Amino acid sequence: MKSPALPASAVPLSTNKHLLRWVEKMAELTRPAAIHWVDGSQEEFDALCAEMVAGGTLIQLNEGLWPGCYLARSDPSDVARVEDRTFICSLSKDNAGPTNNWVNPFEMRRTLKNLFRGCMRGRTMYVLPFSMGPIDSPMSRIGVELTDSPYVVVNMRIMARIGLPVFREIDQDIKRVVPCMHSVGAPLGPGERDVPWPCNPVKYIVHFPEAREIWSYGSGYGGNALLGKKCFALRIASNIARDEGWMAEHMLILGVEDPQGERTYVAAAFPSACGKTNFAMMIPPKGFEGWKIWTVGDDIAWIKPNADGELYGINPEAGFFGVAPGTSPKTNPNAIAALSRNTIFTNVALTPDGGVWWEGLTPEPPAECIDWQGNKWTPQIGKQTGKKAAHPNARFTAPASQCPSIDPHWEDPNGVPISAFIFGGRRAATIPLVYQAFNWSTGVYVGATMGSETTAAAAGAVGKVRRDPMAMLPFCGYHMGDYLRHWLRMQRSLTSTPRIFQVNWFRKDSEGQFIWPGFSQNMRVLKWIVDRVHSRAAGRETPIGWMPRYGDIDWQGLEFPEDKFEELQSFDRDAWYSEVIGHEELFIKLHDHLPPEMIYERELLICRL
Ligand code: TSX
Ligand code: MN
Repeated sequence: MKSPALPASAVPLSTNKHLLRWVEKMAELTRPAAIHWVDGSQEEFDALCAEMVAGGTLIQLNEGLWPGCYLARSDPSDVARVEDRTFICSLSKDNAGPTNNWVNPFEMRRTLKNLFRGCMRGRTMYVLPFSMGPIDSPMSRIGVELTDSPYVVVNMRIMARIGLPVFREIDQDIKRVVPCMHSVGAPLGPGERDVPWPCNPVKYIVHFPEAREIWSYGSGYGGNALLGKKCFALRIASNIARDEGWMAEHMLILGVEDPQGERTYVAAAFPSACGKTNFAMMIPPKGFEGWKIWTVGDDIAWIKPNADGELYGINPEAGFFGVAPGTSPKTNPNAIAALSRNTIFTNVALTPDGGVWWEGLTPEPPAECIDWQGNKWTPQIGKQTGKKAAHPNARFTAPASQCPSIDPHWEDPNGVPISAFIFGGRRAATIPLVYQAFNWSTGVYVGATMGSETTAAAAGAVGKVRRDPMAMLPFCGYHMGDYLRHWLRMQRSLTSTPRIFQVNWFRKDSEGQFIWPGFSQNMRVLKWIVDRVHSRAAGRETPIGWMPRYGDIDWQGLEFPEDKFEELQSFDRDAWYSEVIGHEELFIKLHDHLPPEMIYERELLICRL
């Protein structure tokens, strides 16, 4: 007798024996009710969304206002990355370093095997192949995520290149595949009704750096579940990059084009809550007619020296997973355009006309809406209870191709040339608006010691400086001291090192007011940076680096008094003494792996003060 035909998606879409064997083995472990090989088509995306709408996971937005857009509301306990449940399970604890959670990999594998045993019962296991970076790029890398979350599949379709073209790559068996196991950890009993956002209070986000393997359990949210992003493109890729002599960085890439058409690319690292996505999509201000900012990426950069020793970078992602609150036509019109269609919103508010809203989208809140937890919300209720309509970490998942400022070269397989690195932070005092480090190792010191003041959005005391080297503290998949060593060592493979700058949009005056208007006006800082790169701008040598004088900045189109600029750029010897003491804190933690250059640079800085 002939067996009944399998549904199309149940048929393996790859001939790669390793992949087929692994899928079989993992299905045996997790016991899914069905296996779905993801082809990545629009039809498949539509069908998955329709299923999730029927099951209550997604709400389709008003097609006339928000074409192709959906809203998901997560479980209130599953709203952000879980850093204390994130593990780097290298063979030796020393390799993970003091800034990562480490568990013996053999012990962790045992734990995971127990957690994953039968964890997909009653659910579909999706075999989701993805490429980080354009499929035809020599810099791109491939993974396969086995997940029981259709929400993950539809988000990954926006954030990465997925489906058939990736299976074709895997069939050729040239590139190593990073196996990524993901389960929300909520098996369904026979006939059991599903919930809109299944997850498990027990969470594990686990990386095996030597095996290049990722296991994630218990969460369906963002960086915990879309494994191509933080887990692969940063934590695992930072290990690959160290071994192979390139850099996996938590950086945006943007291009500055001048009226003559000369384009200069910079990569910039900022800790969270500094407006990195806004900066990546900036629109030049009045006075900069003919200038253009091009966006290559807003979160992750993979950067590698080419055969001539010049650094080239790609954005390994294909979409933006941006924080919604604070994003508006005023702060980031390009992001608003990008998220106007084909976007998945998570934990924002739903308006009566089937649209979305979040704090900061419009100056006035809607008279009424449904908050991120599904309850009625009015400005009145908000005032009385302190409840927000959108969760502060609410997100949009939007295709990068829809961003009006997306760079024409953003999918260039060889990447774009990187001429400068920018390190930023949120600092009310001490750090000037902009300065240039004297050289590569001084610049690495600047990146290594960068910090940001905690805002109300994060846990802990507000206004305390938290050190976050290169904004990589939660994302470096090995010892932070070795990571700094790798940065220093990169100089040897470069014919000319990119210039390194520090910026601070957030310096405050004695009244507690921001001195710098920021946003589009940051273009003036970028122009000085680009001019320095091309040896066209003057600067003044100070103990911390090269600084622009008032006359070195292009003020066309803005009244900005010289005394305010001097306040922004002021260098306070005593404040810098305390600052250098503050650098100690992290260095002590890293001491046994800290490159000697960092100690020398600190001593030189102290001598110059
Ligand atoms: O994103 C920001 N950028 C970078 C933009 C390209 N933000 C928002 C940060 C929160 C995520 C900023 N906030 C920036 C900035 O440059 N600067 C500031 C501080 C600031 C806030 C409001 C004003 C000025 C500065 N308002 C007025 O001047 C009216
Ligand atoms: Mn990020």
